[in-house]
Amino acid sequence: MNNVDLIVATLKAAGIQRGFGIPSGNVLPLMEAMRRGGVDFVLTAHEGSAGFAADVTGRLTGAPGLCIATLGPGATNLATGVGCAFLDRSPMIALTCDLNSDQIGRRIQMWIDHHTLFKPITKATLRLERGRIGETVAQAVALALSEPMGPVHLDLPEDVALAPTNEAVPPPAPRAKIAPAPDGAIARVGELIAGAKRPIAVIGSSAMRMADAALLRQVVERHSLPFATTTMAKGLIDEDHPLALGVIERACRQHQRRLLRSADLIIGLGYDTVEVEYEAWIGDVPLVQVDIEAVDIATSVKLARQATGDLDQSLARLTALPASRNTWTEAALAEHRQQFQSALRPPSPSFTAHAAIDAVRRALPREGILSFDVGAHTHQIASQWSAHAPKSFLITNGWSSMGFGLPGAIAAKLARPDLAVVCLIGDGCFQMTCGEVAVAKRLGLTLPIVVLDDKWLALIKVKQIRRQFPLYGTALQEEDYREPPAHYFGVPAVGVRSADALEAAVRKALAVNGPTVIEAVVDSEHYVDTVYD
Ligand SMILES: Cc1ncc(C[n+]2csc(CCOP(=O)(O)OP(=O)(O)O)c2C)c(N)n1
Ligand SMILES: [Mg+2]
Repeated sequence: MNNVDLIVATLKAAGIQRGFGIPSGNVLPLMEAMRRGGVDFVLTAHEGSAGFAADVTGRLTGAPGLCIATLGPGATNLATGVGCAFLDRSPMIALTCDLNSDQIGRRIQMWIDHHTLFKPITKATLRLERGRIGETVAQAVALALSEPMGPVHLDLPEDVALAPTNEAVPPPAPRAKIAPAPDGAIARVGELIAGAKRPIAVIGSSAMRMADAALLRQVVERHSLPFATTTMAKGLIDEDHPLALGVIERACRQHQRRLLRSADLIIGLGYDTVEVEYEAWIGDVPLVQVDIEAVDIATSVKLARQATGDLDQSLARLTALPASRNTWTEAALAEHRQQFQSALRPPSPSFTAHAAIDAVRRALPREGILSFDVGAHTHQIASQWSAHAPKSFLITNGWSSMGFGLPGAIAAKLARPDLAVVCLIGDGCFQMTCGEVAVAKRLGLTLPIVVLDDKWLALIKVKQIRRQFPLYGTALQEEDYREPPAHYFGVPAVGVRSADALEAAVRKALAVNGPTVIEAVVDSEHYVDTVYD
């Protein structure tokens, strides 16, 4: 056995089944060890996509996602996906294959210092050294999986990769545990909830990583708490729940802000401010924060109490308290939901972006997975979409990088072949990542790739309009759209111009082998009213 075999065996023992990346010569020993050792190497079109795919794999499988790149430009490309796992807190191992040890630090083609590159976007950046390989990889896995989860970078010099070893495959290293929140803090949070007349819970992205997401529903039901969520936390409780209020700080956010500011207590449950700071929306309402870390707030926020510790344990203890009541009525919540949802869909004679999003929702089975991207469509999707299951609504919001949607969908379909997966992205994001269409084709994935063709970087266009800048540098396409090409890289492409045609095209694409590109020619003028209202 040589060191690459040991690395692969250690990663496999941690539950890692595949790694995404792009090779160069010095990645070949690792790739060959993956082939021999039964960890799939998935070739992507761009290393950034490999990072996003690994991030989503980490979210969905419970083992860290693995991504692999060569030195220098491979590493810098990869960094965009690694940053995603850092701010969105997904467990990840990012592996760069480097020059021989005696060349590192010299002025040699492609070489830069990977540790300096990855330091600000990882939990640790470690060099793999002879004699300490198994232990280093096992520690990296444990660190990636310790809360707050995140990426760990490993650098592998080529001579180390090829060197023989007699190290044994190590047992998994223990993960660091978060201590339970103090009893006094939980008791006080319970009192504040019991004393509130109009409390609202807001669930955030730390809750995505709970061992038992059902505790969220139990706690809100126990204390009759209407609940909203951040973008990433959608689906942790089925949004059909009578206490559901929908998402905050996305399209028609003023509608949600008015309700939130009419509360007399906000209870953040796993609310990570990386998605949106409290001060953006909370106004004067007192805050109770239940999370794994101390809250990050501006001085304007009235913090009544925080309970910092293991989130599963905090919610289990809050659920065990006597039930509390408040003055909300189901009818009032239902009316709010209805008004919010209708404000998101301004009537129009044309085929609107909001109608396209509804059509995709109708075509995707309830428990199916949506992977989408970053733009005005993100805001619209987040507010409009109803998510019914945890891990069914895949987006980056902490990192908010364009380019997440398509590699995210590919990784989701690989991790959950049993579920229908749809990719729904803007035309700007498609232009950034369309090479990944070839990857979906090579893998034979059943995957409708719906592109919202609105001819603009619409989110930035809306911001230009709001700030009274002339429209400049934000148009993606000058001439009117005709028909899509017959195919992209051999993947059939169809153009649709109505909600019915889109729904039918998605249903059809979910029933065939292999991906389909569906270009929905939409009018997104309504974003000016619905997004950043
Ligand atoms: C890597 C990266 N570059 C730039 C941005 C800024 N940005 C956010 S949304 C957006 C436009 C996306 O365009 P498109 O995919 O067409 O979506 P739309 O806004 O039209 O819905 C841009 C440029 C970003 N978030 N990430
Ligand atoms: Mg667009």
